[in-house]
Amino acid sequence: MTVQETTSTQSVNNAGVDSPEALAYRAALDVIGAVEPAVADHIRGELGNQRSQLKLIASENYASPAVLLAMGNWFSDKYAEGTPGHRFYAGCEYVDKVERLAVDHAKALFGADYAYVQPHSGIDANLVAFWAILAHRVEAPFLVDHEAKHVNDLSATDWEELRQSFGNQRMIGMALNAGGHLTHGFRPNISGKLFDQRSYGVDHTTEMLDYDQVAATAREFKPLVLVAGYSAYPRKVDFAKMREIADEVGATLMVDMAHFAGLVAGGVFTGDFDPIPNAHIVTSTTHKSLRGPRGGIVLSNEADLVEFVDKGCPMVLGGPLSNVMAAKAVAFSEARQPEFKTYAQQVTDNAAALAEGIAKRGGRIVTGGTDNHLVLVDVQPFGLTGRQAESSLEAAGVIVNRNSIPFDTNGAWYTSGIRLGTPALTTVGMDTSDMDEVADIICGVLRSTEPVPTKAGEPSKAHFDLDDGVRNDQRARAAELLAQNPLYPTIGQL
Ligand code: DSN
Repeated sequence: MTVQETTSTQSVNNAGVDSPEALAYRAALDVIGAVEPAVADHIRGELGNQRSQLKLIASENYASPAVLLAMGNWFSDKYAEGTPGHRFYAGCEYVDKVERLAVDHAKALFGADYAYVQPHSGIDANLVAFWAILAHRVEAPFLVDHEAKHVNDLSATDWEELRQSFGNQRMIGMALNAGGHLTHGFRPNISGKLFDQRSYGVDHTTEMLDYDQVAATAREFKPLVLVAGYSAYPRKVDFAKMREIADEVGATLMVDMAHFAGLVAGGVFTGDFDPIPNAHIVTSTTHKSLRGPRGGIVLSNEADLVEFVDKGCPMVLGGPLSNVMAAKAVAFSEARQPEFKTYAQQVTDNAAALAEGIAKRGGRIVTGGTDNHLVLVDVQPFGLTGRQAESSLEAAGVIVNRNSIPFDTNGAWYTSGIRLGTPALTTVGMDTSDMDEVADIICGVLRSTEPVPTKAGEPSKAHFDLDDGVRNDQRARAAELLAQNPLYPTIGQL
């Protein structure tokens, strides 16, 4: 056992032994362990790992015991294709209740007229939205033109014409190395095979989103869909401006707010920066800054789009996961509490403190700072690739992911950057002074990491050497921070 594990173990050992969640998890692991002990062991192992590492993955968080427990029950056994009150299966009384509850919480939380809580993930939510837009803007007018009510009423020739026209539609989205996401029309993802896509990016000097380029690309390319949103852009986006551009060219504005949904829910992003009143349709995951279960959601205020969103299952989704919808209802209810606003503000304050702490220790922060929950660090000043930095930090108990930076010359596998996010560490209670300590740990590791050549003497973008003493010192400091801010303290040892 490492120093870090010992310390964080001790910190949770004395707490919460008889809390309801401690009793619930101990009983659950007994039940699971009686059937397959290895699974119970791996569940304990995962908790141990998460308690012994500084988690800075920008897309992860720690859901509450109530959210986690809502997923582990017999709702999992029920099929419920369709929508509440309109299912393809009998016996959905309580699934209907729990889905309606999640929908009502989501609508109130985000101030949206409509919410669809069935998507299993972010990619699913985006697929539902893409198909809703295609159905609304391509399929529905085609059916009217051909005096058909349903696609099954079309002749084989007409159906073939409609089918081809789905594939002829255009989309623009943020370039991957500017912080965009694969599901926004890139070739390795189904969205890139479905749509003819062009990207917009960031300014070479400021590394900020270039709205003039968005407008110019939109005017020239005339997309059906303008996608806004990101997974690695550290600044807020002016969605009112994006909507102006979309309206000018007749595009549907879709915002993927998966990364920053918690900041929207918590009131950090308002007005022009709130996607809900500005976009035609908004998608999200529910597990990142929003701190719910792993899953997706679609929101909209457009009455003529939502009837197609409701057809997401079985259009692109398998049967809804009722247990996860139950957990979404719990998480949305939590996010409606005043404490969540404090949490969301602290997430952004912590990100700003982390960026400042790294910058003052010699790191280069992409865009020079952050407005949201994430910090993108160019690790080239440390003489490293993103891959080397990620691995070296992991050895010291700091979990981050390597990430391309704008105009990256190291490709998407090795990269020149690391992406850091503060939602998880904020959940365990860390504040801006802790972020300065985290910045010192990170820079201490990166300064002491040396690239080393391969065995054949070739330069390597992956191999590195980290001094053992530095690694152990930084691990001990990370462990101390975790001991002061333990994860799931009321669950105790399992
Ligand atoms: N995996 C999520 C992220 O890290 O941003 C979304 O792709």
